[in-house]
Amino acid sequence: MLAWNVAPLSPLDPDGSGPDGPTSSVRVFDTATGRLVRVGPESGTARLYVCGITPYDATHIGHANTYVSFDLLNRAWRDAGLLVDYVQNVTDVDDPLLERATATGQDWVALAEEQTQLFREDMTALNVLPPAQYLGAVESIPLVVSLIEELQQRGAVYAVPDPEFGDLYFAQAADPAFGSVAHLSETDAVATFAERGGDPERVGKKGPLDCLVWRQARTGEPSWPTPLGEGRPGWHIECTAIALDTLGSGFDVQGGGSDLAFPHHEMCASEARVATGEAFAQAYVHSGMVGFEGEKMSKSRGNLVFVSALRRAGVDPMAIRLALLGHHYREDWAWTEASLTSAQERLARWRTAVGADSGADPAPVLAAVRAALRQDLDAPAALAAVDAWAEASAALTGLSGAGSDPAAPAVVARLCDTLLGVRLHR
Ligand code: 5CA
Ligand code: ZN
Repeated sequence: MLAWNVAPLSPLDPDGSGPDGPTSSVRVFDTATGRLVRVGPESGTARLYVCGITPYDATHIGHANTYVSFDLLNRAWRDAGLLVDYVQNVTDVDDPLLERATATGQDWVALAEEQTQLFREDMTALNVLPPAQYLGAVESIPLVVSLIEELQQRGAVYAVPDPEFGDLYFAQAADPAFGSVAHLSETDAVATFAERGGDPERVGKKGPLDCLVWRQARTGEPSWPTPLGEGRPGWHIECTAIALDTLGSGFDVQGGGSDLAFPHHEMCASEARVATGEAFAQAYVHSGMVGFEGEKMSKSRGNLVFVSALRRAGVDPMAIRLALLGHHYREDWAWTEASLTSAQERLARWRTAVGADSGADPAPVLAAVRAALRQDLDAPAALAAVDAWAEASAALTGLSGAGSDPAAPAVVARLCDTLLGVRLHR
């Protein structure tokens, strides 16, 4: 399906480190190894898969935080001289979407299309670079079917012995390395699986953590005729199939919010390992959860703050972006009016500074922002460096311009746009 467009990046001056230089590498925290790891090749193309929305109740601030977090990675890689092959999915058929459509009496296809379009508009407003390939689950059904067939040939898929619906499941027992992403105990894994869309207690399954890969058609549910029977894909196999087809195994990063580490990314990794004999991703990277009014912001709790509602109320999307960047991507935090207000104030200070005739030397701020982003996408440290530059620039005005650089405002405006995605010129 179509992605969205944002203005192309204006590349910054190279930092002189060269493709193999130590400062050109980007490090992030990998959930699977529990360490900061270098991600991306030394040169060439980095491959990134970020799990996309299930299109209903989009785009809330929690979603936005996740996509802005991985946008920093995309930008840091590009700034380090790499190309980035970025793929994202849209879970445009799945239980929660269908349940919402049924509850509101809306056509599920119309709901998905309308919410995906809203997401595109929000991402454009937030200056999030688009994926090179944006793929829906429905259009990817042929890929899902071939991957399930591959897993069947390896004896890793079985039908539950249900007299009515012989749904297909992926057998966790086929993968001795299962658990290597989230490292949960069996008890925690079963409990978390049940909380996040899994069915550990379904009768006829061989193991509680076996996950659905193909759901046979039910009356009133959408389904597609395939060699596996009339039905629709399970959730995890959707991302496994799309990522393997578009990026191949061993791609650099699979990203998403921390609620996707288990079961979603665990299942994707496991299915891919069994199907290909190779690692799915090199690193699994997770952004923190955003809460509101004391709880995680979630569709089921209904405590949502929408990007589109803020935009409609006249909030500058760059202030929303700055409010998100005020938190390290791995932090769990709560959205407040106060965090938005301070982001608006910061945006105004930065705009004043880059609107001036001259400013403080931009070289240190460029180096500091680059270094902060390359070291685990430390946006708060990057914002602090821009704050310091704006303050130093303000202090210079009034001192008859001595020591002030007339080229500095444009350089800093460009670095804010290119590295942080914060557009200062309107
Ligand atoms: N379609 C699947 C992924 S394949 C899905 O999880 N969709 S979603 O719409 O529920 O979530 C989209 C992304 O937003 C996921 O990465 C999820 O981890 C993230 N997300 C959801 N709620 C929050 C929240 N409150 N804070 C931060 N990120 C969130
Ligand atoms: Zn996914």
